[in-house]
Amino acid sequence: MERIYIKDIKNKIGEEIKLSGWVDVRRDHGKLIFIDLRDMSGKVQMVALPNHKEAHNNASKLRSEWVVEIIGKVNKRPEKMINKNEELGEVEVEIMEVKILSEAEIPFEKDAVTNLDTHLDNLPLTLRTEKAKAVFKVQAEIVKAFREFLNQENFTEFQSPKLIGEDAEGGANSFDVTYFKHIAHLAQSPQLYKQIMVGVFERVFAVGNVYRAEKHSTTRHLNEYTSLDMEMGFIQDHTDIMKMENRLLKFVMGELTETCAKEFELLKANIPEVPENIPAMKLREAQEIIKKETGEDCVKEPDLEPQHERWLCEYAKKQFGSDFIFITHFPMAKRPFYTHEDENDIGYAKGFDLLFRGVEITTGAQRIHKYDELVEALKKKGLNPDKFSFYLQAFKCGMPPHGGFGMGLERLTAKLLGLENVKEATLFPRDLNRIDTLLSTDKNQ
Ligand code: AMO
Repeated sequence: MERIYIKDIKNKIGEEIKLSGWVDVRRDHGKLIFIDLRDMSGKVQMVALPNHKEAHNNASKLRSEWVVEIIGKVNKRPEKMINKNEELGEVEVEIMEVKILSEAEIPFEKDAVTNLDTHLDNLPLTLRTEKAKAVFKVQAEIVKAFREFLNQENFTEFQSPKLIGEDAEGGANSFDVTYFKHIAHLAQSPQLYKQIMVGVFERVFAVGNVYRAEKHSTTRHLNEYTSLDMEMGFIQDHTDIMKMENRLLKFVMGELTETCAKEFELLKANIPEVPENIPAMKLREAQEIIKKETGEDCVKEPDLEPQHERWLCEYAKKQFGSDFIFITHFPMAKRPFYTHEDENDIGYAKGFDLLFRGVEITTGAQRIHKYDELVEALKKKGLNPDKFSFYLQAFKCGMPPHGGFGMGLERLTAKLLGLENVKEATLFPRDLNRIDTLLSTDKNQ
């Protein structure tokens, strides 16, 4: 008999079928043994009756997470046993044969409430909870929609290297790796490569892991995260990038509405409305508003503190009914060397951050596209242009005005789903103290 999926048994009332999956939970009621079976398509209640002696005996051995193959008969449940809250609450499978494919020994029931550390210590089990599955299903759909939108807009996807020779963005936050007789680095972003690729395809995007050796231990920092990057040529300025991101977000949220309604319901989260035009203001305007409304003077600060990001999001919600707000024109001193200065607002960048529900989820900008200006910009940041000669070749070969953005997938997922810690939206988070398991703090080991 061919295996069928649980979701397909609805139309098989009275038929004998074969299902495979995991025991979600076993409940004994007197002589009746109830098994909830789970496969990739759903969950169904099964019952082993004492009259199928061998099956009943085998069913009595089953525990949560054992993997089984079951032959059974699909029955309609008696009226008073129907569970309207479950998709397959009207049917039940009468177990005729049980084949155990694999036993399991789990430290606790997967749905037990755990703190974050216990959750992370036991990911192979805890990722199986309905909640975790919903989070990562939504995340997978975000990536799918990101790709779909950009493909529709004629962007070409490329694979960016993760091993790089020079610290790409000139920051101090890169991990060193031993590379034969050399020291290489883990890429902090695909920035330089996506710019080079604009010279090849005009419009490109990349989805990939990036690495930040930041010693932050916060609810929004990871040391490895997934960056959703795009870069496009022949723009007027950074506002073209903002418009593209605005449309992209509208598309992504539309897709999530279609594909993930169940997951959002389960997580009690709501999909944001993306305005036609996400509100935008310069950093200085934002700081003036913060000062006026809260009395806190951050006007001279070159960047926003986390509490300012939170406050601005609340303000955007109240004032414009938007969960998103663009903040533009950060001081050049605070932006990376490749950022284009605004000719009409000297000292400030043609770039932006996008804030969403209290956190920065994107940075983007127009870039310098002229070779001489780029060499100057490197020097101004105290960087040695010789070390960037590989990248600089692109600008000798002719580059159009261009720009792009990078969006943190985990931050977006966490904020979308109302998760407190970005690590809950990261499959296998790496932080200061953990790569899968806790790192030893014993220096002698
Ligand atoms: P930036 O460094 O601002 O810009 O990063 C872009 C976005 O990536 C996410 N992010 C992080 N997420 C989790 N943990 C971290 N430690 C972390 N650091 C950053 C945030 C952030 O907005 N090359 C530029 C992008 C560009 O201009 O195209 C860059 O990487 O969501």
